[in-house]
Amino acid sequence: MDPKELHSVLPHNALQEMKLAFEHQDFVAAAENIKRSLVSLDDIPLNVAVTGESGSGKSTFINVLRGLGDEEEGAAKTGVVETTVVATPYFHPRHRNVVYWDLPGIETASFKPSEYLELVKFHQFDFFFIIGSERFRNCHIELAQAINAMGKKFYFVRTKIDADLNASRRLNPRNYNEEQILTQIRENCIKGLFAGGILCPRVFLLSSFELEKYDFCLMQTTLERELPSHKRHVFLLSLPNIYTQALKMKSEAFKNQIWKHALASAAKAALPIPGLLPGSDIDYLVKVMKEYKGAFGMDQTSLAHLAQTFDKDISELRSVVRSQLTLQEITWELVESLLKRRELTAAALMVTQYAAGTVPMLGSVAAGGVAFGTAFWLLYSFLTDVAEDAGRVLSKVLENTCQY
Ligand SMILES: Nc1nc2c(ncn2[C@@H]2O[C@H](COP(=O)(O)OP(=O)(O)OP(=O)(O)O)[C@@H](O)[C@H]2O)c(=O)[nH]1
Ligand SMILES: [Mg+2]
Repeated sequence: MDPKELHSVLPHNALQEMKLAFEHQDFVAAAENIKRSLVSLDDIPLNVAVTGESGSGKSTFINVLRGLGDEEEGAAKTGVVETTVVATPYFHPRHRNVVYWDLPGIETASFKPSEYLELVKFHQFDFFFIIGSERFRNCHIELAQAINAMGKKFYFVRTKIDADLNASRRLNPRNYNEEQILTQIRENCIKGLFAGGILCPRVFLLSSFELEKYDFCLMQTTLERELPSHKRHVFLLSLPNIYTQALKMKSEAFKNQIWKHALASAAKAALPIPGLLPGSDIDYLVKVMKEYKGAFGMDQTSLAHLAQTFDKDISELRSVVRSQLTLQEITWELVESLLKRRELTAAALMVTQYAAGTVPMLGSVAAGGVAFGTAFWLLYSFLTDVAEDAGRVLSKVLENTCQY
């Protein structure tokens, strides 16, 4: 650490304040706990758009998702002539706050992506189903690219598989091979999307009339499983700034208080045993370090909770943590061994000398001064490591939720 950095972590006003206040002050546990807000996913609205060509089966698909027959009350209107002309919301029967939006169909011949996207107010949707029937078309790529460009996700659903298979069976009864046709259709869609720059397209083949066949079950389970992650994704999209800022603010707030803790822990150390803190002060440091871990959600309980919230294995979160100390249990013995480390003594002396420039008393009570520097350096490096690791863990969680 160079003196410039030292100045930023132990600024002049802090030293001035130290001069006046030589007594212990409890530090303010400031910033709110991000994790607590991350858990209330149920309250996050999710607007799911169902888009695609006119007549591809969008409205039928929404009825199927909601478990309604086309003619039941509350079902979306379907038909052989163009039926959906304005975006219409339909609520998910089980998931509170999930709304499927039945969008007007795309006219493939005259499709102008930008006009369509503006007309249906594409931005208001959180994720998309692109419904395609018959051939894979350019408009599918254009929709996929537009969704991608907005940083949102989509599933591509190829409907009316029953019709494709019936037609093939009729045309080519002797060589009819259902598996082969399904593979061809699937590959055609994936290749088309891939060619349009979509790296990992999610494609489901289904018939809204034969739900027990093809990919409907897979799609349902995927959706049930991924809806919460879509919600998290939506939520987290609005979060990066908030959480990085919160982490930063929290870390700053704690850093500003380090000198007080260092002082408190050194208060009893004005004893003639240079650099060695008495046991009671180690207890104090243990308490502060545990508080840091808790405040950044890096203690065992918080990590387990975070992992559970995001359906992750705790080992995945642990794997991005760089400092061993972040994951270790903070005990008296651990802190004692840390205080004896050579590099800590050297850094501590530097801090003490620097602080004594403004607060001569620190220099005059040698043992207290060294103890102050030691505690300061220990807390400072520990806090820095824990805050950085917390950032990594949250990025990991965010990264995983983004790529569902
Ligand atoms: N064979 C077959 N027909 C389907 C399937 N899904 C929908 N259809 C039929 O396709 C026609 C159009 O379905 P809709 O659900 O109204 O299509 P849409 O995309 O909402 O149409 P617009 O609102 O006009 O854009 C209807 O006659 C449906 O019964 C399917 O999986 N298989
Ligand atoms: Mg419709």
